[in-house]
Amino acid sequence: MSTAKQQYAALGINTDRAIRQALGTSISMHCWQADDVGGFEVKEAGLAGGGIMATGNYPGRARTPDEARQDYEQVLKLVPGTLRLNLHACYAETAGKIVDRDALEPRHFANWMAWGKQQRVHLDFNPTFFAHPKANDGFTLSHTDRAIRQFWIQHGIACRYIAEAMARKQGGPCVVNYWIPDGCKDYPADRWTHRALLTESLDAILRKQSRLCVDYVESKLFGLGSEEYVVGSAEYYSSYALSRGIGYCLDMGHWHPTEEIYDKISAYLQFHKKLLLHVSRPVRWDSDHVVLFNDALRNIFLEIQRGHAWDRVALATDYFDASINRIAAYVIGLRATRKAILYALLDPTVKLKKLEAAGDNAGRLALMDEMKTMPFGAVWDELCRQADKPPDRAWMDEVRQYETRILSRRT
Ligand code: RNT
Ligand code: ZN
Repeated sequence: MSTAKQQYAALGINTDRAIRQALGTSISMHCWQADDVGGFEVKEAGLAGGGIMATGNYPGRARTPDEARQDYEQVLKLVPGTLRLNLHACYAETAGKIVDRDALEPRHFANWMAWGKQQRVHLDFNPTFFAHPKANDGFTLSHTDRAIRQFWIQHGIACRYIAEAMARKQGGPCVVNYWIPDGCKDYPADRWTHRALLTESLDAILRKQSRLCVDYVESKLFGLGSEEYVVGSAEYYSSYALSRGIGYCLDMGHWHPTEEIYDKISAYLQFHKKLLLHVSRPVRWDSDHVVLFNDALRNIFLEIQRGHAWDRVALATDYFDASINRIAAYVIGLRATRKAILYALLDPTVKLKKLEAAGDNAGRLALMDEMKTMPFGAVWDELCRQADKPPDRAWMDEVRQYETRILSRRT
């Protein structure tokens, strides 16, 4: 580590400071990898996914909230740095009773809040506008049927109320993210009405100002069953967020199949105050693969570092792979995210900008590429050591043991 430290220092980079900042940067871990986005509310059997789908049937899926929490605790042991838990409304615990989404209350999340307190993990929240009979037409907040719209508006309002309770309990704000599946498979004759209705519905949900909720709207280009038209597109939500003074959420998988989001960050942040990033790994379509330490991920954090924008972005993971050990899926993706944050914090930004200002574009290109073979692994190992978490190649055995002890019994 000491030579690694010196090598970075020679480029003007303080590894200790980078480690400290990387550990302190919050990543909101999605609750839904543990159970393939099923949720725990009591509902009718056989409901469709509503535009998203986890593929695979690897054994060990969490079947109850207690099992999920047990899994998250195992993940927390293996991932260094500050984590939050990003809950969906369909993870409500209603003691065996059917409580419809418009009637959810903070008490249905009391166990989650107690768990967060006990684990010192802050909670974020998402209304669930899918996997419900009233979402089966493919429209929710933008449905032309007023009663259906009203139901989902009520759900949104209920969720903000729950998020406020979470914020109070944890003594810090709760990020609330709105994603709706609304759209259609083929050319609609009327693209306009749904978008106008969505504006009305969102305005109704957000009418009450809240200092405890930090609201974001998440755009998408296409989804399962909404291949042609998505009401909440990038242009729509970016404009909506800007006009209403709320946040905009970019999911890495919600663009054209080869489009990446790193270049968008400096564009949006000229005008938006803040962004939420759904850290994911698209493979050909919005398939939500386990996040890896790849260029797409590193480039995002490099942009944030180079633009000094860490306090203007919130980070949350979003993927679901049901074909491999789900704990490993969490740990791989969360560690990769933390790694990419650290990698960006070790960027020789000052030096690169100097080379650029001097017109030395070849020098800039060379240094950017050579940073990839710096002794980054040693700094990462040191970060894990400081956080008292296993280094690379030392955590998978623990996951295998957990699989034998716990997951394999869940059949
Ligand atoms: C769906 C969005 C959304 C969901 C979660 C479960 O395409 O990415 O964020 O993945 O709300
Ligand atoms: Zn997302």
